[in-house]
Amino acid sequence: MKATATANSNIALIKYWGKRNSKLILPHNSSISMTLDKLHTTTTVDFSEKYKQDSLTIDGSKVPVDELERVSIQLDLVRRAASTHLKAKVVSESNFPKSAGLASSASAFAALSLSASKALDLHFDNRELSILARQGSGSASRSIHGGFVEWSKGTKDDGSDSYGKQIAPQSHWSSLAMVVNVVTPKEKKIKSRAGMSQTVKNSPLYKAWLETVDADLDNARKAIADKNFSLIGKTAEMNALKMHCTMITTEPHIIYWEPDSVVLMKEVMRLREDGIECYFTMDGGPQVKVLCLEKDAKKIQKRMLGFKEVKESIICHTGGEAKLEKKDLF
Ligand code: 2P0
Repeated sequence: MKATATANSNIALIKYWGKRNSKLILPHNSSISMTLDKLHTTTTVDFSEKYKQDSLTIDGSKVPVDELERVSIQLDLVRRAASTHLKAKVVSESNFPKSAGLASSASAFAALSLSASKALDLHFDNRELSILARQGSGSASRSIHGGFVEWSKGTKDDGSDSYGKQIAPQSHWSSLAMVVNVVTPKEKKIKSRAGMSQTVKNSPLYKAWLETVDADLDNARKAIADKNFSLIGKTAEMNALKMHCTMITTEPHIIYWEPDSVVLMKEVMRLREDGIECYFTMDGGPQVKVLCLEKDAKKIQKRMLGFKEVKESIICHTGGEAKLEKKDLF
């Protein structure tokens, strides 16, 4: 009753921002992401009678009760499906800073869903796994798959049609890269969950977000299918800016950008003026991710590392699906 799984993080090119059902995690809009090959989480889950309560260790530290509760609720879903009340020990390790806007909950809940269901011998297909992961964290529904993934918002109240589907495999666009620049590894103050809930409630721009996102999704699907770099880049950059505009215009304002983030966004615009085509995207944190062609990735990374603000820069490509590991973490 022990299993280990690894899942990659993903970065949305068309963002998920806002829930229509916060218990089941059903979004107001569909989203499209690229699974990354270099940022991942590995999780071992062991269910046993010897455990009196669930426990969770992340990157070597026991986590506080509020974070444990979210994981226990996720384990409850798996326990219910397997008709067991056994408690679990969970140990998780990521190779990147958590809660800093690098989609750590995506890889974490995808890895947890796969390892926990395997530990209890449940044979979920990718659709069922994605639905399970979604209930832990929305973006995790996309990290079950590799390559390019669309999480359909669905229309059903029970969420059975709201899950991630691969729209292009990992090998589809090998000349595409994403340079992930970390300006601060610190955990963010406002979690995405609270940020998006506040935005839905009181941003005057949220309606405009929903009115324009379907056109962005159409363009992104077409751009990925045709490997049209200019179209995916322009669409993703504009979509990220629109999402940030919705949160900046809530009360109190949610501004995830640090001054350093703005410096880097402007540098991306300057790179374009210099003839190096690249585009930025940003999530619920200060990090700036640069979408580019492989041939330019090293040049762009060098320019980014030239800023003292950039603590770390990682060149990523499309990654693979969540998978089981032979070796356990404990
Ligand atoms: C995304 N983000 O599509 C968007 C863009 C951040 C900005 O999904 O409440 O941790 O657990 O469903 O998935 C981050 O939010 O939120 C996120 P919950 P999640 O990647």
